[in-house]
Amino acid sequence: MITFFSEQHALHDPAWEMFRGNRVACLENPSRAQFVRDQLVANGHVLLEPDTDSGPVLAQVHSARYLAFLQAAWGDWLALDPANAGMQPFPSVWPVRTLRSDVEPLNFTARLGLYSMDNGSPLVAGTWVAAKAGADAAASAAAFLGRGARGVFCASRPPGHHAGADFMGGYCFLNNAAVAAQALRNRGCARVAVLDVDYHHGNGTQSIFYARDDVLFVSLHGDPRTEYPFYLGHADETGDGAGAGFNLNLPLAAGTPAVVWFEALAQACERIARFGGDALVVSLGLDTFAGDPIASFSLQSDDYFRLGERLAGLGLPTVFVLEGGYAAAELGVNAVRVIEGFENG
Ligand code: OKP
Ligand code: ZN
Repeated sequence: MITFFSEQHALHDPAWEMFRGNRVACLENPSRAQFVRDQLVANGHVLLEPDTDSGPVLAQVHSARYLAFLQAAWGDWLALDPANAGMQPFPSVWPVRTLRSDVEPLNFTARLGLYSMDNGSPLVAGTWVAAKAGADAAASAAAFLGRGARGVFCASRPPGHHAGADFMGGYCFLNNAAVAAQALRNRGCARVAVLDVDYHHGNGTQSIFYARDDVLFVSLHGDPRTEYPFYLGHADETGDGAGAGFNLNLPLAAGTPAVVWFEALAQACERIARFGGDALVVSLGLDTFAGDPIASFSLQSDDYFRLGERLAGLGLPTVFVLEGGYAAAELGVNAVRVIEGFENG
């Protein structure tokens, strides 16, 4: 399958994330995309450099002030003190209930809090360029589908599905799946389905399209009562206003066996078939894998081929966007199984 891939992903290489009050190596690191690239090449898949500027689409799915903050963030951090070059910023205060989020503070680490949902989205010198390359891959994939391809893969990182219209979160900065879906809308698809199969609920994607009936969001994920992102992803979130009925969450308990996961996938596929859209975007998180260090489903590598076959059964032009998956050494094999299952289905 044609894959959009940029080496610029490697510019986002955080030194640490927080775990139990300590700094630990970041699980979302460049080796992930390198394993995916290596397996794609080893199996004869063609890599293309992203060739479409996602700028206009980013302005449709993210707020202007968030994009301005993110693009300028590293420069602003350095402007405070040149010694900041060797340090990762960390948010200081979050505008939770009763606090105002309409007035942007001048203080940098306060602004980082305003534009973050969590303490787990490390921002470094290359974050904007790497994230933008991923968004460009999503826009390029949408353009490529328009030229008649059945499926296209974006092997990008950092991931995107936790990023909302005006915040980063869960390793995500720009919502690549939302960019793909919106770009497909702009290119003449009247209705687009997004299926998120990452272990973690795609709160950012859900929220971006929550009040819209032209983009259906369906997600299979660990139950937010116990799993990240905790504050969204429940079954009673069905959409708002015009979007009522166009959001379907299928939360599953941590430890859910693969056979039950595939039953939920069948339910998700039924909803997408009933929607009858013109294209599909798959938020392809592979942290459902049994060997994943931060998730608790138990899919095996062969299950990913079956996943690809099931998705092909929907018969829709499909953009796959890489999301999570932290058993890095197996990530490439599992990603290739999905796209080869799709090609076989
Ligand atoms: C992103 B994606 C572990 C921190 C975990 C939250 C998980 C983000 C998952 N020390 N941070 O959906 O795969
Ligand atoms: Zn995940």
